[in-house]
Amino acid sequence: MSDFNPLNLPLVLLSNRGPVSFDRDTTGRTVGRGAGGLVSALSGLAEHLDDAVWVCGAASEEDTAVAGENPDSSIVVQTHPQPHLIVDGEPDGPAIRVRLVVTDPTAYADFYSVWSNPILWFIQHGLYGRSLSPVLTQAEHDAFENGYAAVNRAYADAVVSEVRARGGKALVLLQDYHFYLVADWVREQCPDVVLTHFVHIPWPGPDEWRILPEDIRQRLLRGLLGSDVVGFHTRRYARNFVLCAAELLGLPVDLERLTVTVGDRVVRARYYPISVDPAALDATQASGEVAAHVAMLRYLFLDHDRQLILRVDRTDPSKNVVRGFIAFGILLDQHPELVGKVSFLALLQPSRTDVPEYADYIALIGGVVAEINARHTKEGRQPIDLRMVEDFPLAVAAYSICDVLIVNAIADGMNLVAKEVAVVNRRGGVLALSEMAGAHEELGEFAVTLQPFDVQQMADALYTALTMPMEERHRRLAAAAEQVRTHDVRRWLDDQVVDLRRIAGFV
Ligand code: GDG
Repeated sequence: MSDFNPLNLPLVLLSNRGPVSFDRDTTGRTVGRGAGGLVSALSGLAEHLDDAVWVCGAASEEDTAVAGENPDSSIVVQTHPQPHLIVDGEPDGPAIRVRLVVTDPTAYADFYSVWSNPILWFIQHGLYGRSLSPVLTQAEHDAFENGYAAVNRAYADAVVSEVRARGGKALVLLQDYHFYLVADWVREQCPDVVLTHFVHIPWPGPDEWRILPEDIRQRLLRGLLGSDVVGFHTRRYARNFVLCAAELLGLPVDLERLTVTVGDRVVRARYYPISVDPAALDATQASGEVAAHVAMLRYLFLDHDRQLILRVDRTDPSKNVVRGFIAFGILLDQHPELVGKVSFLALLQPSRTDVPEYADYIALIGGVVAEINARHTKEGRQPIDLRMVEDFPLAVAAYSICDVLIVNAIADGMNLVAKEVAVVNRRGGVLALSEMAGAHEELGEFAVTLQPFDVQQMADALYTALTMPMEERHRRLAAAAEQVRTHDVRRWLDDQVVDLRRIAGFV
């Protein structure tokens, strides 16, 4: 990653989940690396800076124990070759200082399982039916104050203490919808910070935010406006944010330049499409574990010219899994010649099962799959293979050999799965991509577009994808892969740093 100190400033990162997590097994304490492109991109940045700290939540009992054993809950973790805690002495490889924030479990539950997921997530993905939900009672008001705001305050205090320890000047990078109140509080106490807040999920227009009580939506916006830059994946989300500042706070804005004036400060909304790490994906794909999975998947799904549709998602209502299966059922009803010829492999990772809407959604998925499998089983072969698994090598193996990847999200900030398939697929795989996924702005021209509420349209689009001439499939896939490889996660981060340099007057 960037092997220079981007602004000649110390770096303070904040995210809910951090770069490492601790656990315990029969051998004692274990240290695991956080998963995902975001963690590896930000780790890459933090590892190469002399003075960086990553503030994050203590996510497990063992994290809390580690926090309690160290002054200021602050530790140093060497990240390579295997992550391990540095207890005494200096690391002899890339390392990250991590500050673990421990919060009251009840406050955290209100913060995470009442406000972050589902309320903010549901509003930002347009998931509320509105006729009957949400019902916001005093309990939700209290959960905001005692949960979301209280936990945000605890994280903000940790960020402030890290900035002050660095003389009051730092580059502060905040991540995601868990921390909308942090920027403003940090700026109040540390006016010299350069602060950016990146929102990883969609930002809807003002009317969707009117679902929330007026004081709460105003506090969320004002909180974010403590930043110098509020980053999004697409121009549409950035524009919606600026519109919200105008309509919900009455602030002066410039919709062309995407700026909001707050007192004597100008806050910029910017868009930086996040991406994947192609080199890391190539390495995973080359592993023996993936090769073994590929052999098994070929045997199960691709003999005798059969074809495979794939989806890889968390079991999140925003991913629109149920309508995806309904569309597949319609496809088989209307094209019976495909029954027995086309399989649908769904690799779903159970997600946020403590939130009732998510638990209910898993039950709905099971029901629709059983119904379609009962209707279309041929010669003992069921068309849908549903697996509730966390198995990244299996996902990469399936990416590489699928004929079609379906991403039919109702709304999705970006969707990294689509970008991963573009890099990894070796079979002329076609992206069937929702127009509501941020990735559609970059990859839509190489994909078959899905309209996520229209199951007939999705069935027709799946048919188009499955019957597309091979030459055309390979042409589109190569173009999509080129787009992703030249716009990788390093570029996502570097573009932000270059922008911040300009904004902070360093160039
Ligand atoms: C949020 C936004 C935005 C898949 N199976 C396993 C596994 N994965 C990985 C995928 C991919 C990631 O999980 C999922 O990322 P997405 O972007 O598709 O979706 P969200 O989780 O909803 O992410 C999204 C993203 O943030 C980044 O800003 O793009 O719009 O909703 O990388 O490969 N990972 C593990 N085991 C698996 O079985 N560990």
